[in-house]
Amino acid sequence: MSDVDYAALIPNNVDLASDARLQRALEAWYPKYIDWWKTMGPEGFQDYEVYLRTAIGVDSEGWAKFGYVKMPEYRWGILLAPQEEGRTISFGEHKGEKVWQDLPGEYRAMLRRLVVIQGDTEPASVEQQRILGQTAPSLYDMRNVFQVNVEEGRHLWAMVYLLQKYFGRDGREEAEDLLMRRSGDADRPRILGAFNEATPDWLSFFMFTTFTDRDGKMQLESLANSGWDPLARTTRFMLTEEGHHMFVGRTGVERVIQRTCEIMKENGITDPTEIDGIRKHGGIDLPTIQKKINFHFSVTLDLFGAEVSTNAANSFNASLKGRFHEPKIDDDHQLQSDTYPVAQVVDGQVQIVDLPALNAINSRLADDFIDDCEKVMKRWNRVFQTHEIEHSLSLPHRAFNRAVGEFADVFVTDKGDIVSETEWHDRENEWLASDVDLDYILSLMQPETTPGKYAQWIAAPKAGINGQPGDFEYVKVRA
Ligand code: BYC
Repeated sequence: MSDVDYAALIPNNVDLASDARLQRALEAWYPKYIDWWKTMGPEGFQDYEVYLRTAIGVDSEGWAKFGYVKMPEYRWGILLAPQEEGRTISFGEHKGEKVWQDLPGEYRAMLRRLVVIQGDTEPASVEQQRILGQTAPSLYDMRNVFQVNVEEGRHLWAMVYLLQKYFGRDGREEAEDLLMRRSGDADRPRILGAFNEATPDWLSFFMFTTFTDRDGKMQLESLANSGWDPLARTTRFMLTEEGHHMFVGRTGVERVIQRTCEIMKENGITDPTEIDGIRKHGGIDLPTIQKKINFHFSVTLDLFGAEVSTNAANSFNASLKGRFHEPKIDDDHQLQSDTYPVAQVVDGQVQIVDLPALNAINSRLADDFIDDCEKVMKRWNRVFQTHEIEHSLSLPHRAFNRAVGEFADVFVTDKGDIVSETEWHDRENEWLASDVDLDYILSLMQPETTPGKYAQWIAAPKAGINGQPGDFEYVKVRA
């Protein structure tokens, strides 16, 4: 069925009412989730009315409604994309077979791991972003971070549904653990590296939603063709919501760049490497923006796992996790004898080597991610053209600043040259923001809560959310 039961405590289109055991399990998890949300979710503003989008259906048209909601009362639901009649598996050993509706027993452990890792990132990002509401540069931006947060909460629900429905007691335990780990906690950290980094300021948030949410898109796209249909359908619907998160990031950075360009023009600054002159006028200088790109891009690349991975080969072979846009790729979708070019360290240099394609699944997904990021860079660089400023921002080399995979043990510059550890550390602040840079960004984080007004370091957006006018009160901060 695809109609959404909206009257239920947990809105859903999975006919929850007909599965009393599952319904009880999810209803028992619900208060624990709310408790987590209230303690680890957005700090402050929990009792305020926020203009939010809520998913109410799964059709491409009219799947969401907008309205004022207090965040703890948000209707987090379980929504799966409609089942495609007769869908067959498009890759791996089981290519051509009918997709599985039940959990395939032999792949239980692999699937549990994929679902838990995916699930863990969702609450992690909410925890990372919890203090941002207090320093929002506008009510528009404040609403956007809350929108992202409630939807990440819903994505957690999506994974918890799979755990509770298909993985029995283990699944219930994993669902509890998802609420116990904490981003950045020394004893109980979140599973993947980037989800333990702090997001203390809005430039970091916009970079995170540009790059790290884009990893989310790539990973969800890879799961969206899974041979296990419940996972495929769940992730497909999650992708519907993901687009807005990346939009928030891309346009957020774009607006920061625009404001910096305006400051340059207003003050006759022509040198794009100028730092103090921009900071004097309260803007974020372009070298610092580049350094933030370098950081978030490299930390996000780590999320793709090792370039050469037997884990990834196994889950592809088992028809559980495919590649980006798998059905559209022009090959046999089994890759038993194919090769793929992978960046490797050879003779002290980064070189491209042809390796068995099955082992290079992570590297290929990272390539697709990099292509997508290049498009974002083009959008950002257009702002310079509009302001007739000769400058461009760029992605650092894929081997730069890596902690996972092939380049974890070498020291690589932003241009891809391997250097000594000492040289790298001596030059680190050429590529990554220094404490002084980060303190400067933090010093700009003063809240602006007047409807229609924006902090001085960021331009207004081109359009309002859901067509709302410029002075719309996205969060009802006035009593
Ligand atoms: N940090 O063969 P390897 C999102 C571990 S984001 C720490 O290299 P594999 C979102 C790995 O677990 C998308 N550990 O990697 C965005 C393994 O350990 P075990 C989230 C790491 O398995 C914004 C070992 O290293 N979804 O949705 O091929 C806001 C060797 O593994 C890391 C997914 O990631 C790391 N960065 O690939 C909100 C999809 N990387 O198990 C949400 C599900 C690797 O041997 N996950 N390790 O002890 C996967 O597909 C894979 O697990 C990974 C890793 C792509 C993450």
